[in-house]
Amino acid sequence: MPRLYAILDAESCARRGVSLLETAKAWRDAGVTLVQYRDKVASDASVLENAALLRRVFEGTDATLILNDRVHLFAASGFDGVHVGQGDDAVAPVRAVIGPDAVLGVSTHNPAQVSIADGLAVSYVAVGPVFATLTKLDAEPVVGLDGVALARSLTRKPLVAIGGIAAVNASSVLEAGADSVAVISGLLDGDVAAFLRIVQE
Ligand code: 3NM
Repeated sequence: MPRLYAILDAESCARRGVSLLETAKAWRDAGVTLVQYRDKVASDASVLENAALLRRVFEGTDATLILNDRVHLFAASGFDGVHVGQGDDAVAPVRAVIGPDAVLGVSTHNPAQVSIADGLAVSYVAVGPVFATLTKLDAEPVVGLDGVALARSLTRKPLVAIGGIAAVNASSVLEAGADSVAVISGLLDGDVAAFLRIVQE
């Protein structure tokens, strides 16, 4: 699993006045190979429109494209997988909809949830927020690096850490046991190529 899991969050782009597609192109050019498109507010039609454009941006690369929620749009999106939260559709029905080969990730926020996710048909387990974040207003309490280490001890599935991760703390998160760091603000506000170099060291 790539060490950098870049989350292209429509709201975060809009807040900064940057274009979703231009951001995607910059990430592609920098060598990002795992991207989640997250849009909590747009209509299904516009999510599908953006999904098609994003597919085109990453065409010819070996990037994996993951759709946040919107499981019902998975087939039409042409993406490689979906990511669901604890509050979204339960995992088993999602797996049934997307099929056995699609990537499926689930968010967890405490050890009990990690243990449950470990027994489910998910491709990876996300844990967070590791650090405080302003991006997700209804975020759960921070789990810290200890929470990442504990999650690591509870699952052998690929572990994705999320929440408040930036170039300055990404290495510590990987050292705590995460396979990958999922990042929104840290990429929009920082240098993507530098971030990639840090996590690939
Ligand atoms: N999920 P940033 S934290 C989308 O804890 C999301 O599951 C979280 O944004 C979780 O990298 C989060 O800007 C926000 O902190 C991540």
